[in-house]
Amino acid sequence: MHNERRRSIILWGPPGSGKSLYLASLVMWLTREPNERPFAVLPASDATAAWVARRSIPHPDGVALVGGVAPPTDSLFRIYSISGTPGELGRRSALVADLAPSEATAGDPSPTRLADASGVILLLPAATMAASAEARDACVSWFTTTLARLPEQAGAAPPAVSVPVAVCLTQTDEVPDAVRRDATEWLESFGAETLRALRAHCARFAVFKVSSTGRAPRPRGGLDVVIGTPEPRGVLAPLRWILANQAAEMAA
Ligand SMILES: Nc1nc2c(ncn2[C@@H]2O[C@H](COP(=O)(O)OP(=O)(O)OP(=O)(O)O)[C@@H](O)[C@H]2O)c(=O)[nH]1
Ligand SMILES: [Mg+2]
Repeated sequence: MHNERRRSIILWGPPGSGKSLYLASLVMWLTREPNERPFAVLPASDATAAWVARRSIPHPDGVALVGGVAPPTDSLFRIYSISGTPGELGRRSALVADLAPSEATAGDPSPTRLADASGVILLLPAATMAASAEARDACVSWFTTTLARLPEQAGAAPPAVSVPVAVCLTQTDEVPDAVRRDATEWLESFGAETLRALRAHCARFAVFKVSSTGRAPRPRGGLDVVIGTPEPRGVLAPLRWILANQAAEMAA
């Protein structure tokens, strides 16, 4: 019965955190990861599909990134789990969750949508935050404000936000030693209040390192170009983690 109730994962982050490119990577550039259950992420409407397709254009050296256009309002993506053998009804894919980008500022989207969510993905742009103290302060303040306003479970002792929160450091391809870094320590390096706010509010959280492109784009004739084929890194891990939490909750 519970399986009938598909739930939404909310994708959220401050301006320029990499929301658009993260969605493009899931839809356009995902490749099969060895030993992991494959997922497919598809736009739920023609308008959303057209928006994703316009985020990148072919370039002689690879793929040019096109930014600056917000997804259509109420745009939605669907996450399918793919299995090697046909399941019930002879299907090889099963719809497991919706993914809804939020363009809302810190504090909103509508509490009902959040209260119903099976998880929240919060993006923070690691390279942008490392390059500018002003950007870092703006992102950290966005982050702590947003965490403080997530809906709390009534009557629960702190940390009272029960929805799983996956914090993703994006643009990690810009940092040479990213693979060796611990994600949580990296987040904390932007300010101790980041971890303090997570621990104070969120009963379930995890920190991830992601790269939507796999390699840092290079400037080519006024465009940002990913040389060759983009190879996203770590973009499914936060979704897998939220879906595992969702499955555990359904089994309980
Ligand atoms: N190197 C690198 N750059 C990235 C990555 N993800 C995003 N960026 C860059 O970061 C900037 C912001 O990315 P967007 O995807 O437009 O971010 P957004 O959150 O949708 O931004 P707004 O819609 O303006 O709020 C762009 O210049 C991207 O090219 C990544 O994984 N690696
Ligand atoms: Mg965007």
